[in-house]
Amino acid sequence: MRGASLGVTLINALELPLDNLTAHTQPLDAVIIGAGFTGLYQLWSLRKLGLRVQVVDAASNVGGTWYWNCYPGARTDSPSHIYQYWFSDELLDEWDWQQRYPDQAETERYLNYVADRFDLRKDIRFNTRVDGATWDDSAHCWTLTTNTGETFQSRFIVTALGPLSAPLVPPFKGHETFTGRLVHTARWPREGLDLKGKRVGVIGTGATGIQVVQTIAPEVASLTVFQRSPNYAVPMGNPRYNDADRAAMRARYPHTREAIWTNFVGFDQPGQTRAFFDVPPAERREIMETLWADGSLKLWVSGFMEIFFDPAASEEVSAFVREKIRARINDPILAEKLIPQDHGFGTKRVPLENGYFDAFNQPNVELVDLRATPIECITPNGIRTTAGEIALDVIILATGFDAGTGGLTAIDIRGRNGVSLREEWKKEVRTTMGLQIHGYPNLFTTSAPYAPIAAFCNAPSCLQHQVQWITECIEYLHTHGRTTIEPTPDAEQRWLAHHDELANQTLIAKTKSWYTGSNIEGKQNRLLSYIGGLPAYMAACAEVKQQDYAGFEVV
Ligand code: N01
Repeated sequence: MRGASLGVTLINALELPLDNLTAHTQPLDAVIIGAGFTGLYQLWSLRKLGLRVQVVDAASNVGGTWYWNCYPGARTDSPSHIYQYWFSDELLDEWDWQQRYPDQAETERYLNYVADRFDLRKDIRFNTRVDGATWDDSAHCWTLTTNTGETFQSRFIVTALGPLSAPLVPPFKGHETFTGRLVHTARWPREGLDLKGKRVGVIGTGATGIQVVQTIAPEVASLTVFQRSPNYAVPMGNPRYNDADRAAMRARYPHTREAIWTNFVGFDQPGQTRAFFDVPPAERREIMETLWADGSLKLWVSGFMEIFFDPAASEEVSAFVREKIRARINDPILAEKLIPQDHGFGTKRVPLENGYFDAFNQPNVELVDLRATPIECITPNGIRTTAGEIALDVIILATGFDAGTGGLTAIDIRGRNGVSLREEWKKEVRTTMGLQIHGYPNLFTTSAPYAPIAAFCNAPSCLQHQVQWITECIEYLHTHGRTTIEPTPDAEQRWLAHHDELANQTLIAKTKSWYTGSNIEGKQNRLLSYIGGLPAYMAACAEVKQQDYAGFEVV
C-alpha cells in the first residue's frame, strides 16, 4: 500500500473454463470499464499479475472525467502534488507539474503521458460503450455487450466509471425547441465552442457552474447565471511552479505519500486537533483567517471537524465565509442572493473559485434567482422564467450528475438469476464497502456508494487504495484456486448499518446535494459516500483481507 510496488507476484492468466464460452467471444480474465484515472491504474496493476485484461471506454481517448469535462475553466480543486499516481517512482521523477491546481488540459496530458509511458493503450478499446453485463453462474464469468456489437467474456469486471460520469439533464419543458446551442458541461464539444460575443446562459452554480462563469464572463456579450441555490466558495491561490518549487515538492514526496493514507480525507494536511469551543473566539478567528488565506480547501478539509456535526460551530464558520463573500460584491442586494443561508459551510462540496463573485460586479453579468422566478420552459429563443423570457445564443447546463449510481445503472447489469442491478437499486442502493454487491459475483466497483470516493476524499487517494484492494483480492483468488467472490447479505447489511450510523450524525446528511442523492428526483435520500474517513475505511478493507475475505463468500 506504500508506493512503488504492490508486492504481487506474477501469476499466469486465470484459466477460464473455455468449454462454456462461445467461439466468437474473447475469453478474458478481467474487463475494466473506463480508461480514466482509476481504469489506467487498474489495468497496470492487473497486467502486472499477468492477467488478460481489456479496458473498454466510450471515449476516443484516455482521461475519463478529464476527457469529458473539457468545459472552459475546468480544473482540479486538489493540489497537483496529491492529485497523481504513487505506483511509479520513475513517473514521480519524470512528470513536471506546472501549477498548484492543474487545469483540465494539464491533467488530461498527465493521463495521456501515463498511458504512453506504461504502454497501456494496446489493451484499451476506445469508442466502445458497455451496454450490458450478464453473469453466467455455470461458467463463472460475465458476458459484456457493447454498442459496437462486440461481446467480451470475462471472469472479473472492474467498473472504473468515476463517481460523476452520468450527466444530469433536467427535463426542462421545450428543451428541444431551442434554436441556439445547448450543451452540458460534462459533454463539452472536444473541438471547443466559441462563446466570444455571444449571449450565454448558465444553469447551475455548483463547482462546475462557478468555474464556467468566472472563465467566460470576460469574453461573452452577456452572461445570465440561473441560480437555484447559492454556494459557498473559497478563493483559489494557484501559483505556477518553477524548477525550484518542483524540486521542493519532490523532496516531500516520501512524506506526502505516507501522509495521504493517514489523513481523514486523503489530503496531506492534518486538521485541527483541538475542539472548536476549546479554542478562544479570537484564536478561532485567527485560525479561520489563516486557513482561508491559504487559497485552498483547508478551511473545509483541514479545519474544525465540528462544522460537520455541531450546528453552533457550523454557523460560526459559515458566518465567517458569508462575510468574506459579502465583501466581494458591490451591490448589497445581489450579495445577499449569492450568499447561502440554508446550509452550513462544508455540508456540501465546497468549490474553489477564481473571480466568481467578482464576475457579478461586471455590467454584462446578471443573476437570475430561480427561487424567486423559476424556469418555466426553454423557448426557441432562450429561457422563460416566471419573470419573462431571456434571449440567449447558448445555454450551458452546469446541472451536475446522477452521482455514484448513474454510471452503473446506465449499464444493464444482471447478476445471479438475471437480477437487474438497475431494478434492485431503484428499491435500495446497496454495496459492501463500495467494492462489491451481493448477488453480483466477481463484479468489483470503484467510486461506488458507501466508500469515501470523491465526496469525502481526494479522489486519487481513495481510488488508488480501491484498485490495490481489488488487485490483491483477485491475486488471492488465483493463488487459492478460487473462482468467485461475493459479499454475504449479512456483511452487506452490517456495512450499510455502520455507514448510516455515521452519516446520520452529520449535518451533511441533512443538506440537499448530490452527496445525498437529493439532486435527482425519486433517488434514494441517503448519504452516498462513507464518512468514517479514509484511514478507517482502509482499516476495514485491510481487516477483510487479513481474515481471508471475511464477510465474503469465496468459492
Ligand atoms: O454539479 P452540482 P457540479 N434547475 O450538482 C443546479 C465535482 N467537480 O457539476 O443546488 C436549476 O454540484 C443545482 O442547483 P441546486 C465536484 O465533486 C469538481 O457543479 O440543486 N438548477 C446546482 O447549482 C462537484 O461537487 C471540480 O439547487 C439546477 C447545479 O445545478 C461535482 O463535480 C469541478 C437544476 C449542479 O451542481 C458536481 O459539480 C467541477 C434545475 N432543474 C465539478 N438541476 C473540481 O475539482 C440542477 N441545478 C474543481
